[in-house]
Order: sequence, then C-alpha cells, then structure tokens
Amino acid sequence: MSALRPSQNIDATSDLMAQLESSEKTWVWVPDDIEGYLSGWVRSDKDDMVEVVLDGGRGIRRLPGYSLSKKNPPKFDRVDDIADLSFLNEASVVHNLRLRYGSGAIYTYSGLFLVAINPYQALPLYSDAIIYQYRGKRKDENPPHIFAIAERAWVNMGDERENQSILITGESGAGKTESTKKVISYLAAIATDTHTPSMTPGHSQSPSLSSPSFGVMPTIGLPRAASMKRHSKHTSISASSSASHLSSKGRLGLLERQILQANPILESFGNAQTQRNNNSSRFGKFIRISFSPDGSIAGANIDWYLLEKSRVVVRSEAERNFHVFYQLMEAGGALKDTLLLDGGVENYEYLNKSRREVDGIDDREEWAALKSALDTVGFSAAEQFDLFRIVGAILHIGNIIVSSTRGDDAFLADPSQAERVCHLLGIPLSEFTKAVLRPRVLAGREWVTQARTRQQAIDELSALCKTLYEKSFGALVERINRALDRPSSKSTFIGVLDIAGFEIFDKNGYEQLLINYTNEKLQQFFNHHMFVLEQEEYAREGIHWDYVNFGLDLQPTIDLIEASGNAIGILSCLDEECIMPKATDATFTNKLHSLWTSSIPEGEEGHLGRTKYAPTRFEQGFIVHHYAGRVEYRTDGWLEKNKDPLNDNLTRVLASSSERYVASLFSEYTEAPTSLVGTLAGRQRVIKKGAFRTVAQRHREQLSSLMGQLVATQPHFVRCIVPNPNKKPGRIDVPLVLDQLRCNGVLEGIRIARLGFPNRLPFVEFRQRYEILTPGILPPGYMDGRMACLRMVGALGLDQQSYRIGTSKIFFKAGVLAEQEEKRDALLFNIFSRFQSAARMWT
Ligand code: AD9
Ligand code: MG
Repeated sequence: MSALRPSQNIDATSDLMAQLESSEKTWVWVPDDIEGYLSGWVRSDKDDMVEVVLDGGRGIRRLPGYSLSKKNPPKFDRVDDIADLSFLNEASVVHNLRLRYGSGAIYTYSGLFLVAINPYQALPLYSDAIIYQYRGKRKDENPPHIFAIAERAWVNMGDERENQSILITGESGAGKTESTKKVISYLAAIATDTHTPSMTPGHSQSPSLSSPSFGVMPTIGLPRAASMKRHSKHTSISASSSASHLSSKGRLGLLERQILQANPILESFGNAQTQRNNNSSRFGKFIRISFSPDGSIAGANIDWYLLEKSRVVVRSEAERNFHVFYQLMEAGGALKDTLLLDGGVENYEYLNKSRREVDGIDDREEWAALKSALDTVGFSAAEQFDLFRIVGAILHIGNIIVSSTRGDDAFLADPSQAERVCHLLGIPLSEFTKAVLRPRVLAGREWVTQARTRQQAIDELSALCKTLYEKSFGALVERINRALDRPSSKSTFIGVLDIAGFEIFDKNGYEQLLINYTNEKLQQFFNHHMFVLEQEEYAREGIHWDYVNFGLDLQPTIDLIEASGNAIGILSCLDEECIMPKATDATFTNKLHSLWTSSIPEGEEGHLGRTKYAPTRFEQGFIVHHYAGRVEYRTDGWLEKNKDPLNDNLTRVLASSSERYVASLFSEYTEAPTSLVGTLAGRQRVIKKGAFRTVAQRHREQLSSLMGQLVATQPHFVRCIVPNPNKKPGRIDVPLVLDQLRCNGVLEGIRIARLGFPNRLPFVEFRQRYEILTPGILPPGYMDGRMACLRMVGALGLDQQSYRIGTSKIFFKAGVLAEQEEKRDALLFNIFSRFQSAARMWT
C-alpha cells in the first residue's frame, strides 16, 4: 500500500484517496449494546457467519449476516437529507444524525420530516442575519433549519393561497416549544417586512413539494466526494450575530407583539418544571397565525388540549406546580393582601410539599414578564386580578383542614380558611360548606342530605381546584383569542401544532392513552400525506407502483380507541362505565376484555391484548398495538379521571357566584337539573342535560376538530429529539435516539420510502454520472434521455425490479445507487492510481 501514498504535490487529494481506498472493502455496522452500532469491514463471509474487523483496533466480531447493516460510502457522511442515503437502515440514519449533531448541525431532513435534535446550549442559529439567509430561499439552498420550514410554509401559502400547518412533536424536553417560538418569531419578522417587495409571500418561488430525491449531484468527472464536501459546508452556519431578532423586534407592530407576548402568559399558566424539562408545557396547543393577502399578519388564534390539571394538587416531589403559583408569590404586597395571601411558598400545602425553586428560573423576573405580557395583550387590571383570584383561591382551598367525627363525618374545625376561599370566589360560606360536606343527593325519588367522609370531602376540594384551574385556563386562552383573533374571509393561516409525542412509560395511564391516540391519528395523517405525494410523483412519471399493501393503515387501532356503536371503542366503553351504577375500573377492564374476546375471530391477534399483570396484584389493564409498539395501559383511576368530578351542588353554588368571572366559568351549570345521568360509586348525580362531558368525549371532539383543520392544510412535519438523558450538549445516546425515531414516525417514513423507489435522478444526471460505467454503449452525441437510461441499465445488468424509468427521471430501490457509486469509485480509483504511478515515473 505504501507505494500508493501520494507525493507532496498531490497532497490535496489524500482525503479523496482514502475514500476511494475504503470503497474497496465492504463496510458494515455491527450492533453494539453500549454504542448502538460499531463500524467495521467484512474480512470473511462463510455460511452466513461474517467476520468483521472493527474500526479503531477494537478487535474482530463474528456474527450472522442478517444482524449487520450496510454502511454508506463515506461521501454520504453528513448529508442534509437522510433520504439521500443509499442504504437506508437504522444504523446509517443515527450515524448521520450523530455526525451532524457533533458538528453543531442540529437540524437534518429525513424526506418529509425536519429532525431537530435539542442542542441543550444556545447556538448562534437564530439571529437576524440567519433569518435573512433563509428569506426567499428554497429548501435546498440552505442547510436544514426550522426557518426553512417556516419559509416554505409561508411561500406555499402565498403561492397556492392554501392554509399551512407545521406539526411539531417529540418527547418532553425535546424542543417542541422552542421550535414553535422560532417559527412564530420568523413569521413575525418576515411578515413585518412585507413592505419590501421580495417579502410578500409566494413571490416567484416554485413551491416544489418534491419527494425525496438524490440530492446535489456534481458535474461530470468530479468525484462525488469533492462535491459532497462543498455541500457539507452548510452543516455549520456561520452566524455573524447571536442576538435574537432584536432589530426585527424593534420594528414589530402591536399585533405582532401581542402574538409573541401571548406565549409567556400561556407558559406561566400552562408550564411547570418537571424532571425532564424545567419549562415543560403541560398542555398541547395549535396556534394559527393568519395573514392578509399582502403578507401582513391579520390575527392569531390558539386551541389547547389536555391540560395536566392534576398537577395543581399533586405532583412528584422533584417537580413544581405551574409556574404562575411561584410567580404570584413574588407579586407586590398590595395584590397579595387583596388575595389574602400571606408569606411565601412555605405557607401553602399545594406548594410546600415539592420542589420550590428551579435553576435558571427567577420567579420574580418571570412575574414582571407575565404582568407586562398581560398588559401588552390587553388584559385590564380587573381581568388580571380575576386570573390571580383563582390562583389565590386554589392556594387557600389547599390549606383547608378537613376533620372527621367519630362516625367519620367530615367537618371544618376552623372555618376561617374556607371563609377566605368563599370571599375570593364570591360565594356564601354556608352554601359552600354544605355542598362540600353535606350535599343533597337523589336517593331513589327523594332528595336527601348525605354526610361526606373526610376523604370524600378532601377529594371534592381537590376536584374543585382542578376544575377551577382548567376552566380559568380555558377562559384565559379565550381572552387571548379575543385580543388576537380577527377573522377575515380573505386571510390564510399557518398553524403550528406543539403537542406531546408518543409516550411509552413503565406505567401508562389514561393520559398516555389520550396522547398516544392523538399521535396515532397524526401519524395516520402523515402516512396518508406521504403516500399521496409519492403516488402523485409516480403518477406524474407514469410509473406503475403497487402501493396497496404497505401496512400504512392505522385505522384499525384508531377505531379500537375511538369507535362507538357496536364496535369496541375503548373510550366509549369507558364513557358507558362512567354512568353505570357500581361500575369500577375493574368492571371497565373486564368489559373491555369480554368485548375484545367476542369481537376477534379465534386465531387472530387483533389490535388489543390482555395485560400481563395478574389480577392478584390488583392491577388491571390492556395492551394496544400502536404503530410505535405495543403499549400496556393500567386502568386504575380511569373512571375518576374520565368523568366530571364535581358534584352539582358545588357547581351550582359557583355558577351563582357574585363574582362575574367565577360565575362565568361555571355558567353551563346554571339551569335546574333535567336529567338523571347516573349513580357513581354509590353517590348519585344529577346534571343538566348536555353539560356532562367526559374527558374522552371532549378530547375526541377537540381532536376531530383539529384533524378537520389539518386535512384542509398543506402540512410540514418537525420531529424534535432528546439526544441524551442528561440534558447535556454534544452527546448522542444511540438507543435513546433510535427509540424516538421509531415512535415519531421517522423510521416509518423511511420504511414507506424504501417500499417504493426512494432514490431518483433526472435522466441527464444519471447519464452524466454513470456513463463511465458503460463505456461504448451510448453514441457520443445527443440521445433521448429515456433511451439512454434504458441502454445504460441494460448494460449495468440491473435487476428489472430494482429500478423504474419514468418520463423525466429514473427511480431506484434503496441501495442500488450505492452499488453503482461503489463501482464508479473503484473504477476512478484504478484510473487514479495508474495516473499516480505514471506521475511518479516522471518525477
Ligand atoms: V415538553 O413536552 O413541553 O416538556 P418541549 O416543549 O419539547 O418539552 P422545550 O422546547 O421546552 O421542550 O425545550 C426544553 C429545553 O431545551 C429548553 O428550555 C431549552 O433549554 C432547550 N432547547 C430546546 N430547543 C433548543 C434550541 N433550539 N436551542 C437551544 C434549546 N436550546
Ligand atoms: Mg413544550
């Protein structure tokens, strides 16, 4: 080999030499428990036992051939789009992400997805200079970036007058909310600039929603490695300034500022510190920004989903309540006096049982920011006070001490605490205590007074806090919407969805079912979208593609969860149990299992399964086959979580509050009860017809409204990834990342792409690049591109199933182009070394 060492004068090509040299070996990925995959080359391959020499002198491994994945030639390292890889296996996907992440390139495309890996450090990627770098540019003119996605949505909206959506999902802490903020800042910055002609949306851009293509191809004769290098300069953006949109912020109009300021308000009330994220959103949201035809912002609207209201009363010791509670503690004396709040966090049961402070969060500063945001959005002093009235009342409710008599009847030994609550909520103390301690219920046909046990009264108070908080959060969002929403028939919108991704924990409860159900629907939406685009591309090229049986259809699992009527629908089964006398979590689980057994023909597995938990452990559950994997749900507490938790005595007291705000939160309960809905766990409940909404019903309705909006948009997909469990920059934990890629549909997208013909090249590029492999086949002058390709694939001896020739492009199955690349490199290597030997003879 030493004879091949390049001499001084051709040193610049040593890199290239190394790459060409490496193309002689078969390179593979070897699975490894710790690092995920190790790189190596195949030394021998006998009876499907392969001997692999690991890189970096890490020894030799013998293992069966099927466990190996082919490695892409080094020139594919750091490609901007994973879909451009010729070997589309999991190992190559994470390898590419890892290499890029290591050099600060946190964004990577994977076909229709933008993958964003949380950098856990401030990167200079979002300055005004970068905004302008992306402004008016096509996706392939810049490195992958969240701004490129926002830009594309903006351009498509303008060109096609079609609403757009950007769907951002990922695990907790993956960076969804940060990405959402970046999209909104980008849109606010460019919309403000619409006075410049080039800033109007849809200017002369071709909105090509091209399917995955083979990426940037070099000119003839230049080895691909060199061009890849040129291309990869993109992976590190040279930012001139790290100040974030300062100058553009200065130019923003009131509406734009209000839209941006809505976010800190939502975060104060809807975010909390958790073990995974110091600023974790405990709700999902869909923010639509509407634009006038001239490109200026016309308004905005926010929908929210699944607020984790239980956090108000309980949470793990290492976590905090919603931020606003701690911020309010930093308010000035006058406000706290009016809210009858005394001292700090230590005095309140709902705050002093768990973590109180968070590194990097200054609650006093946040309080000032919240107040200023409320002012900007236009909340009056009275409206602001009402929000804090509820927060204060909740803190006081948490401090009510419920005692019990010998007969276990609940009573309040010291009513002064309840007095504070009633004062703030504008309700009479006697009515409140009666509703909590001795509500009137229907027994048969008669109304009787039922004494509550201490625990029942405490549960009722907790339920009250959760309901108060959730209703007030809803009213808050509605108020923001009133400030921002200016519906106009002429405007179009870009909607950004920031919602928790698929969750598989050790213990999965009702919350996980609702989240996973949501994600199953969003994935179905993605599959459908990708499928339609692929189909269009094949149809455009006149290629027959048999796409029927790809297992794309997630509908059976979705039906299993949401169906009503005779089919098993987990949610409707739960709803039914919630109004059945004496129903429990166990009767619900059993009912589900019996429905399941009776509806699945013998021998078939179906999409639902029995849980492995033995009944003796008092743990009941079931398993659902989601696209992301089998998830086992435990059903304890589901009935309580699903139903309206307040007794109607209490809701009616609140509905007639003398405080307008409080009364408005409960206005649906004002009328006299008209229907007997059911008896729950021994206590009867009478609820106004139509007012009773289970959590399942509400979520199903909200989700169907969301899906209805999404299908009417052109979607863009962003997948945020947590790189490692330690929130540290620079390190990729391969198994953790792979798990997420599986759950978030990126691998599914690749799987679908592989089923088709993922690599595609225009005829002329194919000819230019690979003609060298088929010498003498084509005439030197002009030849019809299609004809030339036909001759070339014949001469290359390609299997007919491995390619398709369209009307302007040639399509390949995954891996086929890599083989041609390898052949081409080997050939160039030979030519090159012959040239070198010749050169040396002359020196
Ligand atoms: V949760 O489901 O709401 O718990 P998110 O929203 O996915 O979660 P978030 O956007 O809040 O996560 O990001 C978590 C933290 O990661 C942020 O507070 C930042 O400290 C960090 N982060 C995320 N994205 C970026 C980024 N692009 N640049 C720098 C980032 N830091
Ligand atoms: Mg978030």
